[in-house]
Amino acid sequence: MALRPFLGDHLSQTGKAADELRDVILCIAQAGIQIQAALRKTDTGLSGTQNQFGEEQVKLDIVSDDIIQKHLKESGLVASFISEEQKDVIELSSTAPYSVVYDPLDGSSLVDVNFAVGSIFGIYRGAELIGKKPKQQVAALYVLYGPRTLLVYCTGNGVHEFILNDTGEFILLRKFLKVSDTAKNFAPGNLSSIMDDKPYHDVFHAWLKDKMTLRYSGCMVADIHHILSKGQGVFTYPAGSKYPDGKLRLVFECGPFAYLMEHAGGAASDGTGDIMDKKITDIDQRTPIIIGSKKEVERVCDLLS
Ligand code: FDP
Repeated sequence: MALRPFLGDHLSQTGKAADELRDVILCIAQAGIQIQAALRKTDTGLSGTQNQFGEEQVKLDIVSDDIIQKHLKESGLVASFISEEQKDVIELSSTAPYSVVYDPLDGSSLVDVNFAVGSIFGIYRGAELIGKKPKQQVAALYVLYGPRTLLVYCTGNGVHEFILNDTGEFILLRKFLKVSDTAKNFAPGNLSSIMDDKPYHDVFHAWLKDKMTLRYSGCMVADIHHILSKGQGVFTYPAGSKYPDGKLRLVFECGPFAYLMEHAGGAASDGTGDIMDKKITDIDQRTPIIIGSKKEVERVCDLLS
């Protein structure tokens, strides 16, 4: 049996990543390995602090953020970064080649019930982030901490899935993940809003009428991974009365996932336009999102409009 490539080799050969971009991703992968170790042993309780958006931070949010910051700083390749857990853009070096946006621990409220959680990253060239669009990312990746630790990356040449083996290396699991145009699974965020939002109610009933299957965990990384892994599905978090602009963040969540989904053949819309074309105006920018199989994304957008 042929040996499975290591992440570093794959990034150079199949991902065609420049050496410096490969090194940034390898640093992030090392941070992911440390976070999965921290998840096994760190107290899951609240830290007593809030993040920049006033949300309670669990200890693991802070631990994960510290681990990632340390790795980005040590790489010497990061000009600036924005973390979901920090208020401002952190500038490191105006001459370094890349900037990184990340959510250190998405779905952290699910840690204590032992559901899967994940870290999300987008990488841009240069020091400036405000004013850019997600389509200008040069790479996006996530690490999913579940029963197994997986890393999925794209540097513009396909979406590839790696697994952390028992000697602490990410090795290739599947290459060139593809998402089909039609969906059998649905993952509906903010479902309670269908009670006062007729179009979303109609979408939900269309899914039930088509006998589609519900797959929703409450962690966006796990729910999007479900689509990429099964090769079909749709995830929605539309705007509603509780969240007039949507709840999920363009910079750290929707932007990186839109990049990965489009490179796997799927689509990501805010209901009227492509997420990849939305300009970043603010760190805390929210957006509605409909992401997954292309035809299903189109159908949901039509019903919501
Ligand atoms: P969480 O607040 O638990 O970190 O990013 C936010 C997020 O999780 C996503 O991972 C998830 O898809 C969404 O919020 C879930 O929101 P609801 O609790 O409103 O369903």
